[in-house]
Amino acid sequence: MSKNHTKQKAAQAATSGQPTEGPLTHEELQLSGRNHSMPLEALHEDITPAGLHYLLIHFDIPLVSAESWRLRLGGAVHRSLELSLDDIKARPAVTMPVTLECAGNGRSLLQPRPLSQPWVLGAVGTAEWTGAPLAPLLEEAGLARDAVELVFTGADSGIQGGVEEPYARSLSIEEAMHPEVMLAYAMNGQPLPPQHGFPLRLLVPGWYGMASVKWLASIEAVRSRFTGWQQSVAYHYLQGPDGPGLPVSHIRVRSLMVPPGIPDFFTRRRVVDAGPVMLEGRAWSGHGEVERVEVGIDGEWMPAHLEPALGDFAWRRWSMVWVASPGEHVLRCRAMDTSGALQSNEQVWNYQGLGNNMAQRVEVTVR
Ligand SMILES: Nc1nc2c(c(=O)[nH]1)N[C@H]1C(S)=C(S)[C@@H](COP(=O)(O)O)O[C@H]1N2
Ligand SMILES: [Mo]
Repeated sequence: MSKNHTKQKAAQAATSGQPTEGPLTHEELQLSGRNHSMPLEALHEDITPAGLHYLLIHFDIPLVSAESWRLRLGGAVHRSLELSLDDIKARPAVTMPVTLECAGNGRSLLQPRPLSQPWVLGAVGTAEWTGAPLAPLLEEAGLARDAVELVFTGADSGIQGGVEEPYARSLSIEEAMHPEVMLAYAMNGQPLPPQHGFPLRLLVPGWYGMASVKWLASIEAVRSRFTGWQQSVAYHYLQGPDGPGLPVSHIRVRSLMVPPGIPDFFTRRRVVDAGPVMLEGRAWSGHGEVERVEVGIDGEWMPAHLEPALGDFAWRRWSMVWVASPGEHVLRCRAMDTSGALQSNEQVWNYQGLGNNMAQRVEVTVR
């Protein structure tokens, strides 16, 4: 095979969305350098500091000037609105802790691995978000009787699947009217950092992160279902390349633990001293409250102690004391929510590598 052919083949293999069992690609490295995880030791904290919160940016961070920026609310409404940041800040505000997780969290652990942002387990964080609830604004604009959805469009755009589009997602009117859905302009008491959507983002608590459109530029009421790429092609549970599949919406139940002890630099394998070790972590779900967390020590599952949730849409802390004996051990954790959903011990594969909430596994050497 000629050099050119080899190159072409490599380029083909790295097409986004294809499953592979090969080594990590340059494209995945580029994406993982731009979109960072929350370090798992940040699970110690109720509220994730903004700089440690995970980050997912499909295209480039748009540079938006707060002075000239306006939010346009139009389409199938009785009264179109154009609002400045000050207009939105002048409205009644709510502040609430919300756990945000990327639907692709855990993707790189799947075998085969769908080529995309290669998350391990840290695509999650809980911030305290402040903003204006969306429902009163929609009432003010007055939705037309035949409006079926709202399309939320960001100021960023790029090419996916060969199509150039701004990042845009829709919600049904019913979903958009939920009281917790807000237009957020502050994160942990500070203006949104550029990477998290300055000056304004949509926040849809309980849903995977893709719904929470950053750098929000417009809200449009539409009379038929929105078919943009991020809505109708991306974010579907599929078994192969062809759709339609089921759209991804709410966050599946998950728990994570702070890896105990200290890591080896290169492998990040854990080394722990023998004796009592406090295992702790967080658990959350977008399908109802987490009601049980279990820790598996070498395959034997035991209930962990659960603390109250930080809020209706935020994680709960869990802990358990483990008396570590010298040798090699495998630690796992899994949660169950009030819908009865339990994290699986084995992978449940899908083509886009979404919603992989397989129970975490941490290998530990006790000395
Ligand atoms: N405009 C815009 N909004 C966006 C995205 C994006 O690329 N552009 N990424 C989405 C995805 S997939 C996720 S998981 C969350 C990530 O939010 P964060 O970076 O603030 O953690 O933003 C969502 N909103
Ligand atoms: Mo995401």
